Amino acid sequence: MDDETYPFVVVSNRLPVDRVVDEDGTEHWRQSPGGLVTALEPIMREADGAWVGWVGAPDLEHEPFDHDGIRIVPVALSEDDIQRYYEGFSNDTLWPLYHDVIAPPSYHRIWWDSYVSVNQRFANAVAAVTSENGTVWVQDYQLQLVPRMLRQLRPDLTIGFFNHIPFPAYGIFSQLPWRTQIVEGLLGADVIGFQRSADAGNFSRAVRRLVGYPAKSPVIDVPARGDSPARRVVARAFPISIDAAGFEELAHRPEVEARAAQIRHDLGDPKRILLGVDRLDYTKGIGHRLKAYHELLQDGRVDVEDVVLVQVASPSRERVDTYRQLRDEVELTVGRINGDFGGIGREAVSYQHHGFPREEMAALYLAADVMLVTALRDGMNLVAKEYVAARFDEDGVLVLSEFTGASDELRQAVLINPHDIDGMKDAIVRAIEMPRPERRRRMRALRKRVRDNDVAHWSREFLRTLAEHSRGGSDPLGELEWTVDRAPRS
Ligand code: GDG
Repeated sequence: MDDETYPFVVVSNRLPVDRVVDEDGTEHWRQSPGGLVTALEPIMREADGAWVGWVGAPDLEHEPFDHDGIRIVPVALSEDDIQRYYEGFSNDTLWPLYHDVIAPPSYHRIWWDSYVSVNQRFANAVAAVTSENGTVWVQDYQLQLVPRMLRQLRPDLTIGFFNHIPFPAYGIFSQLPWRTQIVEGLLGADVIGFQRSADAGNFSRAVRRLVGYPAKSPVIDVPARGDSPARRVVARAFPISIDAAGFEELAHRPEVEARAAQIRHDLGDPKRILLGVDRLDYTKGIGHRLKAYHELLQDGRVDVEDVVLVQVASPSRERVDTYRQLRDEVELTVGRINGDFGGIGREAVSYQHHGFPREEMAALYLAADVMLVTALRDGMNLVAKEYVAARFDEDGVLVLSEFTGASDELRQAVLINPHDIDGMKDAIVRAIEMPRPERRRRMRALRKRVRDNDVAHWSREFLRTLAEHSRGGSDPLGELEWTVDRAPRS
């Protein structure tokens, strides 16, 4: 057990480190790639922070330890927990429900029971390691009950919550048999952050309908109940972003630029490279994108002599049925397109079902003339922002679905409705043919937006709002804010 306590604690389903065991059995930890860790790392280090989360493997009990100046506090999950709380309730109930039921959500009481007990375990772990009057930031939909559970255990704490995925309209959310418990769970936080204003609005409406509290954007008034005093909760948008400077620096490296040129050469020096980069997830609209591209080839508006589509589909949630089916569908379609239109040594779709190092991702972004982000529903979509950050040459065209959070900010992209296949086909052709001055004008505006609103800006805004609305006591955020402002860019 850890007797130490920490004034700033982040809790997420997964820890920001991966456990690596060498051939000789020695264990070490590697920081997992991702904007959240990059954004919070400097704050965590300077504010003496701790991160509570699951290690990523079943039944692994592990003592807390220090990694790169951050206290890591592992929470153990059994195989049953993983199947019910994580793959079940999180990924097969909440994920499809919150993404507008693109796939049908499954409702199982046994999954819900596990969600409650695992959320309680996370809340207990956080309560044990957070200092008196400390600040806790809870991340994402797997832990929506933690804010309330934590407040019951530790009324002294300031609690923030950020939802990385959309929050659906009430007509959809109301399907959830445990909708009231989820809303009450979230209302345990002082500040509830969403990706878009529309998500925050949907949440406020759910509050009005389900528990009847006065909710006038962005403030929700939670009345006194039992021992708990009346509280004011803020629910509003804080659009997440990326480490824009870090991505640009990566893309600028000579070896990355050289790799981009090599990729183009290896693809047969096509006139235009189209690129899709997604976790293999049904929310990403990969099937719609392939359909549009297939039809463009069939119509003769695009020729494989000139154009190639590179589709990176990184493996995801492979133990969940819907994801297995999706993989089969996507691979069948890719096979059809290549069978119909590929030639010896020339593919119409270069399909990659594996993860890539960040350097290779940056090289792909640099090589791609057109980036296709065609999600049917997406909280933000960081790939769109990474593409923009990588294009220091102010070239390249971003085709972006209106159903991503990113489309609220990236208005200079070629915006599409991915359900409108004809519209998407026209947009792809327009992107392929767009003249250089227009590409430059649009990319400049997009880059300014992403640079000015990077992930450090996101965490700073969130933590500042949390500090403003904290309920008295000592305020570690005063110091945190200062820390974030002068955080070095990595
Ligand atoms: C959720 C929400 C929201 C992908 N393949 C590889 C790789 N990636 C990286 C990308 C990007 C990240 O994974 C994916 O982020 P997205 O935002 O696109 O999507 P989700 O995974 O669904 O994330 C989403 C996000 O949370 C943050 O709040 O934007 O809406 O669904 O960074 O680059 N990275 C590497 N190799 C790969 O093969 N290195």
